[in-house]
Amino acid sequence: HQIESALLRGIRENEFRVVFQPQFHISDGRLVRFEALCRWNSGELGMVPPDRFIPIAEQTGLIAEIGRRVLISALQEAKSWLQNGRRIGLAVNISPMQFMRPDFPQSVAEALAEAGFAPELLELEITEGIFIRDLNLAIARIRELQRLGLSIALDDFGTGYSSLSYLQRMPIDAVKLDRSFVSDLSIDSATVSMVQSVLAMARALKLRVVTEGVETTEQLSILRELGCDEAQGYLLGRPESAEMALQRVLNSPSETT
Ligand code: G
Ligand code: G
Ligand code: MN
Ligand code: NA
Repeated sequence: HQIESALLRGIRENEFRVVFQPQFHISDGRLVRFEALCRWNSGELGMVPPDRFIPIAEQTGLIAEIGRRVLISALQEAKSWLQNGRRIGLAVNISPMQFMRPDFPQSVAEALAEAGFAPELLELEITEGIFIRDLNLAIARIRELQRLGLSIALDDFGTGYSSLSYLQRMPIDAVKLDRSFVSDLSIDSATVSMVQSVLAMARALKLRVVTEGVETTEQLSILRELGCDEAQGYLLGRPESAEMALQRVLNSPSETT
């Protein structure tokens, strides 16, 4: 595999970077957290989007090392937000293989301690992929991580297999409604009632709902009316460098407590 050898070189040469996309409280517009997104400028292949290299990194097992570095460097940046007196959270994508490795909770605990970052401000975004092989093991793993104080969000929600009964068994804290729902969202579309029922389901299970891919003010106002909790998307902020993320943090109001 051409990408596999380029990935090996990428790890050796430290070619992976992290950018940060903001997520906001819909009701008051407050900055809640940033999602860390991996970027790879390969010496061999140039810029390779995550959609192309993450699946291969997952298949080859290289995702464990790449993911570990993403987590560590994202936490290092996020630490500076806290040091500036802002309680801004961090969300990090975790691939199924990475999540289910026996040493994963330990490596998260170490990364948190090393960065001196508040565990309750860390959210791990997982996908349904983790439930497919061994549901009970995945559930135990989620609980083990939650005991560290962090929260778990189910990413790409609505695109997979999650039935209500299935979802009920997952001890997650939040769902991230897939952007395919949001892109179809306009006042007269049938998607409004679909999103409405997804929100009702999430509320019944006491899950926070994050919507991604918000690109228009119309979509945002519909989501606000439907009572969705948090939003992310190009309308509100694109993925940005650590420096720009810190600027955004400094421009956000500081805690008065
Ligand atoms: O950043 P972008 O929107 O291009 O991301 C495309 C996909 O790649 C998204 O589904 C995102 O979750 C995934 N992705 C981005 N960064 C990471 C990462 O560090 N780890 C994992 N596992 N997935 C990532
Ligand atoms: O699946 P995940 O939530 O991790 O995906 C994050 C990806 O979504 C990132 O690659 C990011 O670049 C992309 N993204 C973020 N906001 C928007 C948006 O408003 N529109 C579109 N089309 N993609 C977005
Ligand atoms: Mn994500
Ligand atoms: Na997603």
